[in-house]
Amino acid sequence: MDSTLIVGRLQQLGRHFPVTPINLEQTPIRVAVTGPAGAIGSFLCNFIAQGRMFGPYQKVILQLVELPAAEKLLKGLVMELNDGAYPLVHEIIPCTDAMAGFKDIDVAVLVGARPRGPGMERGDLLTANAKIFQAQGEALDKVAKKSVKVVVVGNPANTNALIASHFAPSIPKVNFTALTRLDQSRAESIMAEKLKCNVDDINNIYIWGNHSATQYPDTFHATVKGESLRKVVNDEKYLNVEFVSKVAKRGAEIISVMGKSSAASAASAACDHVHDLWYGTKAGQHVSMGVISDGNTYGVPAGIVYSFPMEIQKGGKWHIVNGLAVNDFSKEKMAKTAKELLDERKMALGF
Ligand code: NAX
Repeated sequence: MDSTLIVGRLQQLGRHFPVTPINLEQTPIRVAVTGPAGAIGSFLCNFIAQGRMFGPYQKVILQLVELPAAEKLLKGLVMELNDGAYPLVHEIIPCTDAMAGFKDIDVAVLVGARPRGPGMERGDLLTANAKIFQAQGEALDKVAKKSVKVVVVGNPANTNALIASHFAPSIPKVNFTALTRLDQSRAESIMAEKLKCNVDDINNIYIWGNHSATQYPDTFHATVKGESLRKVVNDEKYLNVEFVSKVAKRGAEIISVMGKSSAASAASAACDHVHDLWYGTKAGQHVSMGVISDGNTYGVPAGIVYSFPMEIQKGGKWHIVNGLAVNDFSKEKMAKTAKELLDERKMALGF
C-alpha cells in the first residue's frame, strides 16, 4: 500500500505521524527494549522496525537488552530483524548489559521482568522485580538521555515503574510511565463486541489505578458514536460488575483460550503508548497510562504510579484530565486500586 494511504488510515485511527518523509534525513530515535527475545519483546521489535511506533518515515536504532541466558534467542531475533531489511532500522545493538543498552537512549520500553514462579508469593515477586528495576533505574540514571521516556510493561508494571524512577533521580519523575493502554484497548474491544460497533466508535473508557485485578475500567464518561455509552448500554449490572471484571480478567481469559499470554496486543498497546508520548494525543482524545501521582488529583495518594486519563502534548508533556465528576461507586473502586499500589510500594520499597 502507498505510504500516504497508510498514514491516512493511521490518522483515522487516532495515530498521527508526520506526513512527509523529512525525518529519514534526521537523527534516528534510539529505543531500548528489555526482554526483546520474549513473546511481547519480539513482536515489539518487529513493530518498531516496521514504523508502528514512530511512523513510516522515522529511522530508529534498536538497543536490545536481554539476560545472558537468552543471548542465543536474541541473536536469532537480530538475524530475523536484519532479514526483514527494514529501511527504518538504522542500527541494531544487541547486549546483555543495561549500561550498554541504555546508552544515550531517547525511549526505553522495559518489558523484561521476573515472572511468578511456582510457590512464589506476591511479596517475593515484588522483591525480585524490585531488584531488576532498581538496577535498570540506576543504569538509566547513568547513561540514558535526561529526556528519556520510560514505559514499563513488565509486571507488576506500575510499581516497577515507580522503582525505576526512584533509582534514577536525575531523570524527571514525569518521564516514567506504566502501560495500561492494553487494558484500555481490551475495554474498547469488549464493548465494541457487545454493541456490535467498531472500536473507534467508542471513546473515553478510562482505566484507573493498577494494571492488575483491582484496576477500574470506568464507563461513566465514555461515549459511543458521540452518545453516552451508559445510556446506550442501559444495563447498570453489566457495566458495574460484569464489564469491570471481564476487562480485569481478560489477560487470564486469553491464557485459558490460547495456553499462553497476550503478546501482539501488548506490543501494539506499547507502540500506541509511546506514540502518544512522542507525538501527543489528538485534540479531545484521552488515553490511559500509569504516571506518578502528586497527591492532588482525584484523591489518589502521592508517590504511586497510578493510571489516569491523560492528554499529552507533542514532546511528551502530559496532564491528567481534570474536573471529571466522580461518583461514590467510582470513588470506592479508585481507592481500592490505590490501596493495592500503596501496599505494593511498601512491599517493594519498604515505605
Ligand atoms: P516472556 O517470558 O516471553 O519474555 C520475557 C523476556 O524478558 C525473556 O526473554 C527474558 O529473558 C527477559 N528478561 C527477564 N528479565 C530480564 C532483565 N532483567 N533484563 C533483560 N531481559 C530480561 O514474557 P512476555 O510474555 O514477553 O511478558 C513480559 C512481561 O510483560 C511480563 O512481566 C508480563 O507479566 C508483562 N505484561 C504486561 C502487560 C501490561 O499491560 N502492562 C500485559 C502483557 C504482559 O502480561
